[in-house]
Amino acid sequence: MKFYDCSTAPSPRRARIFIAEKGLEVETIEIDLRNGEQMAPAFRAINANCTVPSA
Ligand SMILES: N[C@@H](CCC(=O)N[C@@H](CS)C(=O)NCC(=O)O)C(=O)O
Repeated sequence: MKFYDCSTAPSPRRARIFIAEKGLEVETIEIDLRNGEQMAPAFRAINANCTVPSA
């Protein structure tokens, strides 16, 4: 599983807390919301809602 995160955003923080509490190791990919990376076709293919967290 890949976890699509943005370290400054509140919604993916919930997922980060869950992952940490469970002691899981998950490949994390940082999405640059500030520069609109969530709107790029590559990320749209992962989540058509263009939001993080995604997996
Ligand atoms: N319902 C979603 C909402 C996620 C959401 O809105 N995430 C924000 C970051 S906190 C986002 O990706 N925004 C993208 C944007 O503003 O274009 C959830 O709670 O997981």
